[in-house]
This record gives sequence, structure tokens and C-alpha cells, in this order.
Amino acid sequence: MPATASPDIAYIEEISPGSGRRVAPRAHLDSDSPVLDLCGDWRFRLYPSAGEADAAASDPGFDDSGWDAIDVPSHWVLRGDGRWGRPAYTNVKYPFPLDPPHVPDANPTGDHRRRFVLPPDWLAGGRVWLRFDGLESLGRVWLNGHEVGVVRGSRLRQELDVTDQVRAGGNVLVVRVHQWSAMSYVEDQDQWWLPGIFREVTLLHRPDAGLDDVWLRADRDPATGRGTLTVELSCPPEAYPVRVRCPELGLEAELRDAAAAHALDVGPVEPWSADVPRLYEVVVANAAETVTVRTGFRRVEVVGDAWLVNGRRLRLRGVNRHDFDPIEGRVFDAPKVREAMLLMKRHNLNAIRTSHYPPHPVLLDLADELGFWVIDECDLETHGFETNGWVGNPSDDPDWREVYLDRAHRMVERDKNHPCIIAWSLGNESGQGGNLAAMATWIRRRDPGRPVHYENDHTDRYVDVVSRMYATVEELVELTRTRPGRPIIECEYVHAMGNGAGGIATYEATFDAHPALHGGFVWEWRDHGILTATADGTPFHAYGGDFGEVFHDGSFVCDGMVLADGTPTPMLAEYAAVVTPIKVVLAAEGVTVDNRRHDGDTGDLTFGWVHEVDGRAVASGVLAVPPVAAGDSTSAPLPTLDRGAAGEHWLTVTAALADRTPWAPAGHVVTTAQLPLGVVEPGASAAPVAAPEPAVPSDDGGYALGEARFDRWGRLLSVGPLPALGGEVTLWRAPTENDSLATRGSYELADPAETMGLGVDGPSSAERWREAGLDRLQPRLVALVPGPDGLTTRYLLAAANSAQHLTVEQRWRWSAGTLQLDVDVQPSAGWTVTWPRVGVHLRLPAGYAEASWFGTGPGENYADSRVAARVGRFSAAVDDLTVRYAVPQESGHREALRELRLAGQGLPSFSVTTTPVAGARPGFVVARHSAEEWTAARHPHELPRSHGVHLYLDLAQHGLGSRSCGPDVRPEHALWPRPVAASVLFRVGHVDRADG
Ligand code: IPT
Repeated sequence: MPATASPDIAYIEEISPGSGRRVAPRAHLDSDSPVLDLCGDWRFRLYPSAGEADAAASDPGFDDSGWDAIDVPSHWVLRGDGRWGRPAYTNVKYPFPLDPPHVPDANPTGDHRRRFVLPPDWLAGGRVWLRFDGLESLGRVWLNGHEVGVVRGSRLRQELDVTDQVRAGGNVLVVRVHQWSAMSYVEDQDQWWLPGIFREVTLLHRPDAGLDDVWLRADRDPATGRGTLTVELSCPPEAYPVRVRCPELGLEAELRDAAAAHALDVGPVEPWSADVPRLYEVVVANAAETVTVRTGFRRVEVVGDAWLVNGRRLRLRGVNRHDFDPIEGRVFDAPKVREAMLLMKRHNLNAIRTSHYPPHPVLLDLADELGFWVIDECDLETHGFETNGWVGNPSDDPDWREVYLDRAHRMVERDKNHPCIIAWSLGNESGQGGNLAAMATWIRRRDPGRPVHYENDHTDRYVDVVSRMYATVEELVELTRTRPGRPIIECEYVHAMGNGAGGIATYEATFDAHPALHGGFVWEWRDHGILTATADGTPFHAYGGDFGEVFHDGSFVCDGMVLADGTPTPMLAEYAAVVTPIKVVLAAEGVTVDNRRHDGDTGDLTFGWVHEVDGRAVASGVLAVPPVAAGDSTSAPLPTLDRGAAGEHWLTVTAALADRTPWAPAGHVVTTAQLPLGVVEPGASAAPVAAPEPAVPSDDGGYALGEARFDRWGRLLSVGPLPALGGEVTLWRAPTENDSLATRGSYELADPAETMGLGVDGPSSAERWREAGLDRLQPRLVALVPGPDGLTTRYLLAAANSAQHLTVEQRWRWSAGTLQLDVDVQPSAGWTVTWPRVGVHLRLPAGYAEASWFGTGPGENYADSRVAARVGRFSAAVDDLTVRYAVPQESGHREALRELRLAGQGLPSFSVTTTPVAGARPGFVVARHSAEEWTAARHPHELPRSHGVHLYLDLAQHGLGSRSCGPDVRPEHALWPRPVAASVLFRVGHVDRADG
């Protein structure tokens, strides 16, 4: 008989907001009333199914000495080394049959038990409440053998009144947590399934006549600058009088009764904004309790197509953020989260969408304090119903109405005091239906001061803000026409999975051109890789399938701008550069500074300039830029520069913080701009050009050219003492996840010149590249000419059964100790796929460890991701030139190389110098593995031992795009087969020795 048939466990499948002595939802308050922290060591026992749980465990006298120990908060699947099961990852799909509200018999059930001693004075008066901040997915709670409630809503707070069950001295609390419940159907977010009590458990002593709930609505009239503080209290009549004090504002009021609307005029106040997060501390107190609220005065309005805060249009430079840690899962660690939020601020992010549930409450405190616009999203997602055409979707099923409403209540009531929250979001990907409408209606009544957001409502029935995810810029522009008079955002865009997203700047330009577009939220902040280890102990970050799940969504859980361990990916720098609120534009006529902050002039910034010739500073100074108010711009003349020296001249201007702020040290660079000032050719006095040397056949059937040796096919064997093998042209790059996934249509199947919008659906780029055989091209030598001035080869590259080919001509010359390569690549007619790259591939000894270059940097850059790159001299360890993505893939390309030098102990230095051909120079990638090795590995630890350093000199590379979840590389950034050429000089220098 199925375990779920037992009446005793029917509650698991009950469609209910929760039961027992539930306390009405109320604000998260900083109160002086006593609390008892129940986190720490609990006794723990896991059962494979709900029906097997020991009925006697709730008995206070039960002997749990044989049980294991577990720490609360935690997820049991991240404890116990697999004894207690493992995490599992699915995105949209449910990991159990779509059979609502039923759940599988195999329903892991964890009994948590602990004893606590009640502080002796707590029974003298008042009430005792038991609070759960997060528990996945359902908990049945007993105190001293009495069932006190069933807690539902994994990421929502629930409080139970246990006054009648708590007793003097020792108490026994038992929480039976079931991994699956009816609630799992409405908690189908794209994340790991992680059961357990993962947020705090707290016992609260509520004084008689206490201030159970306090809501401070702090409004500021943008026209007058005057603030109004509306105080709403939930407390018994005997709680009055209540005093409200804000010494900073000279506010001192006494509220005598509950009936009056307590709107207090506080006079002129400074506004709160994400840029200038001005908080005021307000103390609300009566004889029984003192509550402290940090409030911020601001007005949020939707007026026509404008979403205004304090009368100014918002520009959201946002990110979707989950509560996630690679070791602790959804357990919140405030210091670590604070660090992450500082990193966000330092990258010009100003907004967070709490995808897809209310975060730990402290996140919102930090957002108030550091300054972020927040869309607070409800714990709701029923995405898996989409698979079945939304049949039976709880969102439109009246049986679920109370569950939906309760979730909205608990989010809004808990978080309502936060100035950072500028919208309430009903949830994510839950289709449409009356229950969503009911949530929206309730929220609007309860809090008219904030708009309602819900992306899935494409006909604007329950929303105040039009929202889309992963729309192309063309679709967004179309929305400005089809949804006139409404503000529009992208609640998810530029999917940060693997290498990418490219194309961020195209979105930014589109937002700039259409005021109704208020910006968006990157998907997402962090990879959700879970730190684990292989059988032999090699640590790695796991994704779907790595814990043996048979039904999973692979690496789709790793799609952040920072890796699971918090390491920023290049996209973070690109995003920061693109969305910078301080736009510095350099032109021959002067510098323009455009202050696009919401608040605050540029008086906090120093505009430093440096004049570089061939990447070396020759002069520097500070520009005199008068403070520019938010929304304004100004211009200033360029500094007077001596442009006479031979070389490439650049002017670089940085806007840096003059003083430290709560989120960055003094000197932190907010934005950088560059202006090329031209190239001054050296005078005629340069050394006479040495005559080239002839190429001659060598004894082994190959050729000698100066100190360079070639094999019989004209492939480079060595240069002096250095084996530098190959030098042949390749088209292959290890597909990025944007190359290999195809969640949306591609531009590339249609005529690139004509296609706008999404193009048509089709296979991924990687599939098409493989189909065209770009990973298995075969050479055929057409000509090899050793001549008096060098060696010329011409060969065709083509794949089996393919009529398309490319012709490669390589001309090698040797003179004055330097090997020169001119390479021309021409496609035949008939190509119908893009190329990943056109690269000259050189294999060098493994000992090269350091690279320094004059070119673009410091980070990688590609055709559609190059705003963060500047031209200059940089250096980095070879190991740091590529990115350790959860799935190995192409990374580390840097365009427009001038000079590169590789060094390693015991090796001669190896340098590459380029000269422009038709204005273009090749880019480069230096990596410990080849494109083929990157392609074959599914995790970094699966890469083979490195056999050498691979240098790719890329005549061209395809853009990155965002097609893992969003649009493909745009036509203008795609590498369509076309003739490309490069000229490079190689020089092998002296051997580097440790002793110098
Ligand atoms: C969208 C989800 O809202 C988000 O949770 C995440 O899954 C993201 O995609 C992709 O990583 S839904 C998608 C089907 C557009």
C-alpha cells in the first residue's frame, strides 16, 4: 500500500498555506524584546519515505541518543557525505510525476529534534512565538509532544504561537521535514532541490501590549522635498500610547490610539536612492517594547511610460540573485553576502531581483544600507506545467488561491519597511491565472506605493510594469510600440552562462534610445556549482548529473557573472563598463562627462588622464571637470599633449573615487575611456632593413630558413632552440555554452544582411559547425615554394564530404634573427555556416608561465564584448589568461595584439609582434590546453595533463552572443566566412634563468 495512503501523512499533499496556530504575517523588525536562537546542534534522523518516520519521535521522552547530529540551518543533502542523499538539479521540469498534488512515495523525510531551556521569566507574561525563516519543503512541528502546526512555503517566514505548549525549564522541539509536498508544485524554481531547515529557527518572547507589527511608509514629495512618515501599527489597544522618534529629523510624536491615520509631517528630508542610500533611524516605542526601523524617504510611481523614484526615471543596471553558496547551498552568510554586494556595487550594478523568492531578510537590510533597487519576488514558480501546455496549473486553480494569497501576504508583510524595494513581483514562470490576479489585487490594496511585477503576464492584466526575459533589442523596441504608455524592463537578460553574454552594449544603446525601456537584470549573479570532489579527492564544482541524478538539466545551473567560488568572470567587467552611470566620451574636441546616476553629482570623482605612447605613460594629470549634477552633462577641453614621439598615442581618462565609500576604497575606478591619437611613424634613421634569407631543403626532407626549420609540408618545427610546432590555420574553438545551446532562434540561418530580430530556429552554432566538419578539417598542400626570400606554402582546408574549403597561403621569411609570417585565408564560395575562429595555432613548451603584451586587456574581449577592453600594456600568468568555467570552453581571447612576450624558467623568451593588414591585427589566446582538449572535457578536472602552451593568433573570432538562453550573436558580430590576413614577427630571445 503506498505510504501516502496513510491518513496521518495526508497533510503532505494538502493544498494549504500552513496550519496550526499561525501568527498573522508581519514585518521583520529589530526589536528589544527577547529572542532565543534555536540554531546550532540538533539531533537528526532521515527516513526514505514519510510513512516510515517514527511516530514516537514527537514524544518528548523519546530517546534520540542513537540519532545523528546536524547543524541548523543546513540542507541535509549537503551534510552526511551522501548518507542523507544528494542534491539534485532540474530547471523547468519537475523531478517527479506531474500528478498534483501528489508526491512520490520515496519522499525523504528528516526528523530534527532539539531541547532548549525556556528563559525563566518568559512565562511570567506575554506570549511565545516560534519562527521559521526557511524550511524546504514542508515541516510538521511538535513542541513537547503537542503538534503546533504545519509550516509551508519554503522561502517564507512563518511564526506559530506556542504559548500554550511551551513550558518552564526543558522543552523538546521536533520538526519533521518532508522533501516533497504539494507545495513542491509551486516551488519549481530553476535551482538545486535542497531539503532541510536552511534558515534560522527562533523563539520569540512577545511582551503583552507589544508592537507586533510596525509599518513606516516614508514618502517624500519630489516637488517640495518634504517627507511624510505614515505609521501603521498592529498592536492591542493597551499598547498605546506609542512614541515615534527620529532625533535626526527632530521628530517626536505620540500616537494615542489605533484609529487615527498617523501621517507625520517630518519637514525637509533627504531622499533615499540606490546611489545615495540615505537612511534615517526611527524608534517606535511604548512601555513594553522598542522597535528600531531604518527608513528611507522616497516615492515610487508609475506615470505613463515612466517608472519614477523621487520624480526621476529609473535605469536598472540589475542582476538576478539567488541565495546560494557552493558549500552551504541556500544557507545565508551575511559577511559573505555583504562582500558579494560590494563587488556588485564596484561593478556599477544598482539593482537586484530576488529571483525567485524572498531572500534572507538580511539581504534587504544590506540593500537598504549599500543602495540597491530591489524587486522582491514571491516564492512561486510552476514552470513545469508548461511542459503539459499549462494543464492543471495551480495559478488558475481556485483550490490554490489561499496558498497564492498567503505567499503574497507573507512576502509583503515581512519586507514592507524596506526603502530598497521598488516593486513586488508575484513570482516567476507560473503561467497565468486568477490566483495571480488575486495576488496582484491584494498587493495593490495593501501597498499602493509600489508597482506590481510579473513577467509571465504578457497582456498586462496584473502588472504595472511590462517585463520580458531574453527579448532581443528588436522585440523590446517593438514593445515600446505595442505597449505605449508603459514602463518596460527586461527582468532577465544577457544570460551569463559560460563565456558571454556578448551583445550587452547593444542592449544599453537600445535602452538609451527608448526612455520607456528602464534597463534590466542580468541572469544571474553566481554559478550554483556545488563544491564536491571526485573519487580520488580532486575538488570541483558540481552541476546537474554530477550527483548521479538520472533526470537533470546539466550545467544550466551554472550561469553567473561570478563562478561558484565567487571569482568574477570577464562578463562582470564588461557589464560594469557598458552600464557605467558616468559616461565619459573622448573626442578630438574635448571630453564629455554625462552623469547618469539617479542621485548625486560627480563631486566624489577625480578625472585622471594619462597619455601613453606604445603603452608607456609619457604624461598624466587631472582634468578640471566641474561637478555635474545627476542627469546633467558637461564638457572640458583635452589636456595639451606632446604628440611628437614615434609610436602609437593614446589618451586614457578614468573617473575614480576621490574618497572611500562604504562600498569601495578611494581610487576605485568607476569608468575608463580612451581616445586613439594616431600613430607617429619613426623617422628614416631606422636601421637598414636586412635582406631576407633563402629557404633551403634540409637533410630530413624539410626546409631550413635562417634559424627556423619546417617539415616537408611546410609546418613550422622549431625556431632556434625553441620547438614551436605547427603554425597551421585552424577554424575550431571549443564551443562556448552560447555556441552549443540553442534555446532561441539564430540569426545565422537567414541572410545576415537582412535579418533583424531573432532569425529562425535551428540547431546550435556548435552543431552546425560540427555538421560542416569545422572540427575535422583536412589539409591538402597545393604549393610549397622554397625561394631566395623565404618559404611559401598554399594549402586547402576542407572537411570530408564537403565541397567548401578555405585556401591558406603562408609566407615565411627570415631576416635579422626574426621570423616573419604573412598569412592570407580565403573562403571558397558556398559556405552557409559561420566560422568559430580563424587562428594560427602554435604549440610551445609547457614551461611558459608568464605573458606580457601590448594590445587589448586586461581581460578578454570578443567582437560583441569589448567595451571593458582598453589598449595598453598588461601582464598575467599564463594560468590566469583563461577562465575556469564549470564547463571548459573557449575563453581568454584578446583582440588587436601589438606585441606579446612569453617567458618561463629555462626557456628563451618568445615574442610576437604584429603589423596591421588593412588596419586589422590578430588577437590572441594563450592557454594550457588546445581547443580540442577544451572541447572534450565536461569539467575542468577532466582536462588532460597539459603538454604545452597553446598560442592561437586569431585573424578573426566569432562573437559570443547569448544563445544559451537568449539571442544569438548578432549579424554584425558574427564571423561569416570572409578573407582575412595577418602579418606577424616571431623572435626567440635569451634563456630566462632563475639566477638571472
Ligand atoms: C528563465 C528562468 O526564469 C530562470 O529561473 C532561469 O531558468 C533562466 O531562465 C535560465 O537560466 S526561464 C527560461 C525558459 C527563459
